[in-house]
Amino acid sequence: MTGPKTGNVLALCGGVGGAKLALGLSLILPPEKLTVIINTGDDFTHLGVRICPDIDTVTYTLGGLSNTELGWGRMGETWEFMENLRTLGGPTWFNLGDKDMATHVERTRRLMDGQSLSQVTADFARSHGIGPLLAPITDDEVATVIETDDGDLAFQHYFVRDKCQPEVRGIRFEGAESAMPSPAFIAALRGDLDAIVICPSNPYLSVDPLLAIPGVRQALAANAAPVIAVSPIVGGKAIKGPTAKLMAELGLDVTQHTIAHHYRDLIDGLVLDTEDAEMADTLGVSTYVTNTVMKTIDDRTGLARAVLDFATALRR
Ligand code: FO1
Repeated sequence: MTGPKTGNVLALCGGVGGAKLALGLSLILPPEKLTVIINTGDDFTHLGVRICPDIDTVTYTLGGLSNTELGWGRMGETWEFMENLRTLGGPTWFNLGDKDMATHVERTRRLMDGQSLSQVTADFARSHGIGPLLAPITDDEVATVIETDDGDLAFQHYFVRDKCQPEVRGIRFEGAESAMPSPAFIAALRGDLDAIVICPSNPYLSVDPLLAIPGVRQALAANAAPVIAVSPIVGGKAIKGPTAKLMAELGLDVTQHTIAHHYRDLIDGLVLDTEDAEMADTLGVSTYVTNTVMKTIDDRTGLARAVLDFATALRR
């Protein structure tokens, strides 16, 4: 493995977009140098099992097991469980594949046995041959609630069942106020870091749950390592998912200015796509312009290298 000469890197991420950059980082860094802290605001209990979509997306992506067509779940999945559930008249709006189901059932068993989500997440990652440390933002329950014209919706009801159709009026993170950051997150911040990378995940849905935990925003901002965010916006559009629709409904312009403002007291640098190069000097923060659309493995490692190069330049 040939990688940049860097120390420890802490990556913060949500699901699909974040997982792609986390994979890029994992391919260019020695495993012991990378810690990936993953959003748990989307987690919920459904059909009696605990489902952690972003943790599983990152685990399956780094383990080479992900279903790249769906963007979630396992490759080569079968759906016997869902077909039988349908026959029995059970709820079928949330699709749980047979392979994926083993993850949720075994995670639930371990959590009920008293293991923490951190322990289960690290152990599942090891079982899939993943070297970097994967950890949740917290071992406490933090639930993203979407405030809409139709009332409050649990995140997966808004996202999957209602297909992001209800207009969003606000977002809150229930339980965040009394949550503790996960041990791996605290350890990484206390250690010697060369870079903190906010992956191109949805700032409002995937990164804010972590930032809502008391002390986290301040601890990140105060860390000696440069904090670099990779913008999830390219040319006024979100690369993936409901980011642009959500921003518009929250009264926010879908621009790099909005992203720079959102992270204003936190980041030392913002990585922008080449499509937005003309904005680079207008954002009030150091910027680095490169391709941020990760279609291939080379795109993922290329962006990871760019982010670490940017961190090195900011450290000087
Ligand atoms: N997303 C869907 O759009 N439809 C589904 O049926 C669905 C099932 C599912 C099962 C397990 C899992 O880990 C993720 C799943 N997702 C599904 C994705 C997930 O709800 C979202 O992509 C994330 O929560 C957003 O980051």
